[in-house]
Amino acid sequence: MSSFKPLVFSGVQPTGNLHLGNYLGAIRKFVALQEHHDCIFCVVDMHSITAQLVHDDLKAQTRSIAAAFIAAGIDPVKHIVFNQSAVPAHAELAWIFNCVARIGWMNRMTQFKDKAGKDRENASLGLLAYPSLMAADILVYRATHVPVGDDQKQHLELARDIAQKFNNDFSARIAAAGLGVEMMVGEEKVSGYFPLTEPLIEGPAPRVMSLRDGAKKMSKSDPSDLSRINMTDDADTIAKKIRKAKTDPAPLPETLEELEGRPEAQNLLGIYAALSDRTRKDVLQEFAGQQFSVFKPALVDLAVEVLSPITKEMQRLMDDPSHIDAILKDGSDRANVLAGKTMADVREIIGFL
Ligand code: AQP
Repeated sequence: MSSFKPLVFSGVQPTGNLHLGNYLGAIRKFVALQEHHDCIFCVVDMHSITAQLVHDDLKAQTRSIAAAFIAAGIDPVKHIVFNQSAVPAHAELAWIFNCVARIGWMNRMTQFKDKAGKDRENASLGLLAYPSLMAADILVYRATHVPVGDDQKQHLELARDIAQKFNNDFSARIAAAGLGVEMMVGEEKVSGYFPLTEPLIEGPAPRVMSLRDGAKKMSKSDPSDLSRINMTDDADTIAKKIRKAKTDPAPLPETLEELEGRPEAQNLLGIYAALSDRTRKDVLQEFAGQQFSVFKPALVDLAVEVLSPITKEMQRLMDDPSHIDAILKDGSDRANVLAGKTMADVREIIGFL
């Protein structure tokens, strides 16, 4: 019996300005993974209408995420870059997964609770079913690995639950159709149609926090622009935001243990480590005993050095929308072929005529 071929999938929503959290939690990891893996990177435009239905210019936002992928270094020829709505199989599989998943599973999702707020009854059904569509995004390619920020961990666990329930509920039909693939679940070797996808979350900055509040995630929807570094910020703006970033009066300590209880200091150190591809421990050794008046300018220089070329290249790509559209079209053509094969199997397994 065959085993799953390693395949990386991940997506980013076109819901506003990309920020440093999206870059360090996701896009920078995509760029590293593409060296040794087959990868599919998706602009998840269907997800973007779950919290807010009407967007000013969804097309431009979609192109800007694709431009960010490419400007950061993703190779759209070797790998696949496309927008979700151009591959209808995502929606088709999501419907099937809506019937596999249980309402209780969705109700437990912290992202739903956060985004729906107090007025849950008024949230869209799409927002509740968001994780089901996310599972379909991944599993329609039977992807084995998903690089994401720490905030998506719970959704990835749900995708595994959905895959496992589908594999169990249809185990006899999967076997009869000869479509089972062997995989290890804990110590046990089992067979199923969908892989139990692994999240790739580790790294020095799996959850980049707001520059104004070390207890809050850096987020596109934070009303304060000072809370985040946008991928479109120029050098002066980056410098201003880091200079104004909240810190405490103590200098940087010698050990990571001594950083406990200092979330803002931890955050800035993690950002520095991630941007320089070093460990937090290594960076701390360099700056131990230094005040933030020394550390912050070093962080500004590093952030500008890493982000400026990406911002410039994004801008250049955005000046030629037809080029981006051609890349996305090529990507969706290839994605449709792969997803089409999965859907033919899934229809057979379920028994649709
Ligand atoms: N602060 C973060 N730190 C690390 N990773 C993060 N990601 C998002 N915020 C951080 C990761 O970026 C990828 C794409 O995220 P998304 O497009 O799904 O958007 P999101 O998570 O909804 O991003 P925001 O900024 O938090 O948007 P709003 O404010 O609309 O909720 C994912 O891999 C995510 O983990």
